[in-house]
Amino acid sequence: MTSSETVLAGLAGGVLTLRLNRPEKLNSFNEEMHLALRAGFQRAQDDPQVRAVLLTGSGRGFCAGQDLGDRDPRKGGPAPDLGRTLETFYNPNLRLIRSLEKPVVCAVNGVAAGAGANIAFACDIVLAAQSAKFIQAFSKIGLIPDAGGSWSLTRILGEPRAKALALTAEPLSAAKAAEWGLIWKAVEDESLMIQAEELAQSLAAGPTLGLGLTKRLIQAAAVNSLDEQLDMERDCQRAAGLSADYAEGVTAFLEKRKPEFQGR
Ligand code: LHQ
Repeated sequence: MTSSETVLAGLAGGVLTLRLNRPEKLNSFNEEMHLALRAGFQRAQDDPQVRAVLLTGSGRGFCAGQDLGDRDPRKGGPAPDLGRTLETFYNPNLRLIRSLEKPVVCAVNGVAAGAGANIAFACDIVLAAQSAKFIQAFSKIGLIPDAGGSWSLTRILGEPRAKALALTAEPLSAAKAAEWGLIWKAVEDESLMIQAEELAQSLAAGPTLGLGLTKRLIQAAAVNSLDEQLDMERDCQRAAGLSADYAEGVTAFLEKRKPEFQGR
């Protein structure tokens, strides 16, 4: 368990579920929630019992980005340094999600706005409830897409759609997000958590080392040349081939039974 109620953490069957838990504020981020989420992802990195992460939200929203009440300009005083906020709170979590060599499933249970949407897009497999919406809310309050959004939207969608979403802040339905390849699937609201948990459980029972290397490779492909990528595949396949799970996978195949992967 993390020490904060703002992110509920629970480990079962190798899946560490992290549930953003400020439902009355649509799970918008305050400092405590940032730190609790970081503790959760750090635990996922450090604890070999964790073999997949499932990120979701409590209540009717997934995450509405930054808690705007935290920095109420009506209270006066100097303007906040939002660059510092990003460096101190958002960016470490984004880096942890991307560098974690274990699958991160995100179940977007409701509206995902601002940094909340972009944290979802940083996860490895995103399922969203049909009723969920993704909103690049930043331009409504004079900000720029952060939490990796300017990077992920542009890479995934290309400039025309990334710019239109970011400049207009028009809500994007879960179905459209799936059609555009921003997320994996939009599913019936009632079955979201069932499907997300099944997926996370099956990934947690998988060959964790190989899955982690696969994540590393796919993320590196965006910046690598084909030659660099082929070299990296060679090195990663060498490492995967030395794993106990590779031996188990082949043995199970030859013995016509289900493999029992240990995650190493
Ligand atoms: C909220 C919030 C919220 C506080 C709903 N804060 N209370 C920013 C600055 C600093 C550093 C760097 O990074 C960032 C990154 C960002 O994320 S900027 C973008 C911040 N997020 C937004 O601008 C989204 C603001 N929220 C909304 O536009 C709407 O709430 C959405 C479209 C998400 C949902 O609309 P509704 O379904 O109509 O719900 P609601 O607006 O009625 O919200 C429910 C409650 O949640 C309400 O409180 P209340 O006491 O009236 O029931 C809202 O005030 C509260 N809430 N988002 N970000």
